[in-house]
Amino acid sequence: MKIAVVGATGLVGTVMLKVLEERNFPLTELIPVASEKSVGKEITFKGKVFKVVNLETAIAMKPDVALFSAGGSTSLTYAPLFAEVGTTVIDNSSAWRMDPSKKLVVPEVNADELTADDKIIANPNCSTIQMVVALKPLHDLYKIKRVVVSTYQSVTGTGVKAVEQMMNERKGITDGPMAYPYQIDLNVIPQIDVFEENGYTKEEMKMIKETNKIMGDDQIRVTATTVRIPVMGGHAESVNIEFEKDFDIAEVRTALENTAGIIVVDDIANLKYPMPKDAHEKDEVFVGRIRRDESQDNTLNLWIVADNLRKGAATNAVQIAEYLLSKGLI
Ligand code: A2P
Ligand code: 11C
Repeated sequence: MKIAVVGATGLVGTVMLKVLEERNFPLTELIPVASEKSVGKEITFKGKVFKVVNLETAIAMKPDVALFSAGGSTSLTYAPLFAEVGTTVIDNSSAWRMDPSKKLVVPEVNADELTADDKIIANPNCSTIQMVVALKPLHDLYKIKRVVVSTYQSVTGTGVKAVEQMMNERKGITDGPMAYPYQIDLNVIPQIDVFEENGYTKEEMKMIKETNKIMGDDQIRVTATTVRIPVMGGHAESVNIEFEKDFDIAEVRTALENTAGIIVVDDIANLKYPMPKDAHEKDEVFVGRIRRDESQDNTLNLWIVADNLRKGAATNAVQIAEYLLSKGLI
């Protein structure tokens, strides 16, 4: 199994390499790919040194799988070129997510949609992934009518520049490069990505549209407010879910506990609940503060936390590759 990692020098690409290594993905050859300026740079993987190549070289090497995290325009241009030589592309950008001919996959939710003909597979947005992992078992039991989500998102979702902005501000450096229009340290910014015509941000619209597509149900109503907070390690979400049927809170907890990929951390007597600092570098989605919304029938409140670079990006992509491999689809 020849695996290319496109964007291998980036924030998500680096985590992809780490996750492939940790999970002992059965690869025989690693092809790290980045822009021309990084060609020749050495990457150590499982104690062996690999040299970064450019996209054209990687296509000529005909990898079995290419994990892409090098931005939307690179994916739009190059994913089809890899697909043409027989490579299965798993793309972390937003380029292909809403294309009706492409699958948008969270393995715990809809991996069974995948076939050997899917040559470009989209990896969803981080904040959507962690939410749908928790929504799916509950939708199966009680049928979701509406979801109201507010997010508390880590600066790592923006990239290295944002981490540097926050750390500079923390050190009192105020004239460094800015990833956000405002100071992020000691602040909260109710804007993630650009605004659309309806007054929602692109991130909010991703959470709405991607949730419907992954869950395979356009009837689920979703509204979102996405917020950047001065935190690293993971995204947190307050999620209010209205069901068609009533639920039993103990059954909700059991269903979440029995779902692959979820760890329930919900012991308020001992002040236990999920937090980004604990989710950091973990592959699971952490769910806590499980409680009935007492203001409305059939409605539940959850607090959901996951490492946005892991389950929200790299881990989910690697899990898609693992699924394809386990089913003989690659
Ligand atoms: P490079 O490091 O050579 O610029 P991040 O999301 O952290 O900004 O990382 C983006 C990743 O995508 C990096 O590995 C970057 O490589 C890579 N990349 C960006 N543009 C291109 C491109 N046009 N061709 C190949 N790789 C690219
Ligand atoms: C953030 N969710 O936290 C974004 C980053 O569509 O994959 C990921 C953007 C995406 O800023």
